[in-house]
Amino acid sequence: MRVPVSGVGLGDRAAEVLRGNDLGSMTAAAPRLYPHMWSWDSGLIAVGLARLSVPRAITELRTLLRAQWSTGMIPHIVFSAGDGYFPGPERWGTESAAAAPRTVRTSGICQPPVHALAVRRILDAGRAAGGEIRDQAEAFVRETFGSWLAWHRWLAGARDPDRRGLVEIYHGWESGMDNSPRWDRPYAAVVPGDDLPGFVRTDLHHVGDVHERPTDDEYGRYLWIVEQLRRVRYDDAAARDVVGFRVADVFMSAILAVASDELAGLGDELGRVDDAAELRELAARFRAGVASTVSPTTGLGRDLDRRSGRWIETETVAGFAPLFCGVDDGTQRALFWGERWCGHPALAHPLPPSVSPADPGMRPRTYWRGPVWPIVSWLFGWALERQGDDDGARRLREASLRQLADGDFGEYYEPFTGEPLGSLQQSWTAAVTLDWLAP
Ligand code: 9WN
Repeated sequence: MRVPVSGVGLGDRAAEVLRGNDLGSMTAAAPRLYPHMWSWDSGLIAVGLARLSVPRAITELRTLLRAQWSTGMIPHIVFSAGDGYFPGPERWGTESAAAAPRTVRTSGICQPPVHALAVRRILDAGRAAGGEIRDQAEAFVRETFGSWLAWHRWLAGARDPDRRGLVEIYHGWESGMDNSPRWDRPYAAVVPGDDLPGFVRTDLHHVGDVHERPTDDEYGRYLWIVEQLRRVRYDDAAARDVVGFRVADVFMSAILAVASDELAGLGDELGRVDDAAELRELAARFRAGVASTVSPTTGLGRDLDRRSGRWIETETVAGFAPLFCGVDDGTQRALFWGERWCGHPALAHPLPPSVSPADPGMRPRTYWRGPVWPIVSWLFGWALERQGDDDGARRLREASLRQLADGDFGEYYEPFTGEPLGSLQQSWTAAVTLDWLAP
């Protein structure tokens, strides 16, 4: 264990990590392991960059938007010139997709829409700075509002065609919580064909222990879905028919609800009355969708496997989607701080692990099957603060800063020992640290 660093030292180190991962107009999600831009990472990275340099935060999101598809979809990876990540642009083959941009290489799926949270942070930081920085931030919001609106409309249209208020995902990668036990059952039905092209993973070279990452069997399924989507050229309508994984993701839906509210607020300021009203309708629709998933037995929100029609009954942090988007009657809040979750006596810090520590299947070192992810703690802190629960937000912030005090910016943390795991210079971890440290 390293000597704890003070708040000032920690902020400097976090800024250093972001500078180290800066590729010019985009920030790599992590050196070596993730040498490209990831969509939801870039949103959270922009939240942190807004504390360092508003213009640089703006550049980050403008780069992301240059990769937006003509349908409105924002792809989950924007490839840099760097290599060493698999699956890279050749494997995705998105140049065959009519809607893909021609000048930038991207993946063909999406990730959670956290971006509006960052746009609001950029505007606030720009206004606080004043002068030319304020003008740049205001111009950025004015010029890009339509693109964010198109992104939300695409999610609400292509991914919730039946208007249930739940976003459907076609790949665990879209949830951002790749190998969460939430996806085990839906993935069990994804059987890679004999014609799945061979593959060599690169991710295993960049972590301390291969058990921190998904298995080869899981990767075969991940790549089979890429293959299915590639074969229909990532066409939205065709994809829905052929893809072997279709799940209504409760947490992504909750993010869409709160982000639509944020965007509506920006629409108000721009005088875009109709757009703001439309976004508030979306927020209400997705909140209602999230509320409709709550399990009468566990009190947690649930994903719905659209192919089998079955609810997914796992005890993961995504089950707190109702708390996150403000449709909780107090039951979830009590559960969140209670001993199956943040109040579990064996935890090193009172923070929500990706899977309940009381679940016998929880795996404390394996990726989304148990570790604590700082960005998840940040998202809950952001949501609680927005709901006026300053005390809850403060508890998450203080515990997170204690977890980060040794100066590594782990991708995820072992919940019982506090050991950082995965990449140790993870950009979004550094970014949310800067936000937590800001006055
Ligand atoms: C696949 C970049 C991304 C995060 C995801 C996280 C991990 C990628 C991977 O890294 O996913 O998208 O190769 O494992 O699960 O949430 O956006 O940090």
